[in-house]
Amino acid sequence: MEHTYVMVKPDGVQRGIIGEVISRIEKRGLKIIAMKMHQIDEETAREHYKEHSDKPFFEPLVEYITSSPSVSMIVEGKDAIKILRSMNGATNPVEAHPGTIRGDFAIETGRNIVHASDSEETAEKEIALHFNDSEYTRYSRIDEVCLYE
Ligand code: IDP
Ligand code: MG
Repeated sequence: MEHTYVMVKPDGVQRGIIGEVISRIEKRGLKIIAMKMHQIDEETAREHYKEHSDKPFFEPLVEYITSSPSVSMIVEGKDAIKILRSMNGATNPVEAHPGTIRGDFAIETGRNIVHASDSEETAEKEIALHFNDSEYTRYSRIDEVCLYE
């Protein structure tokens, strides 16, 4: 099964949207196998967003993501990476469709509530960056027999 890294960013935590994000993931049928609240430190933030290090929004982005606690998750399921990206919606919430997390709860790109890995390679890197091996679980969910053919 595929794994992806998902984060409720500081604005999502501050605005009380953690439960909404978790609830959508659970109801979709995806399985949360690790979850924690933690304040991302500067070094980790720079590593997480290093592909954007030459962009004008990089420094404000590091400041935003380290500004208060985030909630990090590892989510498991068939096609979990693509599904989480589509549940989050477009990076710019103005472009994000209603029904997506960003399309329902956000206004600006720089405060877009959630993160999800964009590829298998990124997911592997982001999971290793934010979690130790001992922090995740393996279990079956009872509804898996109904979710998968
Ligand atoms: P993604 O989060 O949908 O993968 P990326 O293009 O990888 O989008 O950008 C990473 C994050 O950087 C975005 O989620 C957003 O928080 C921030 N960001 C991207 N572009 C801008 C911008 O033009 N202004 C402010 N923040 C931005
Ligand atoms: Mg990205």
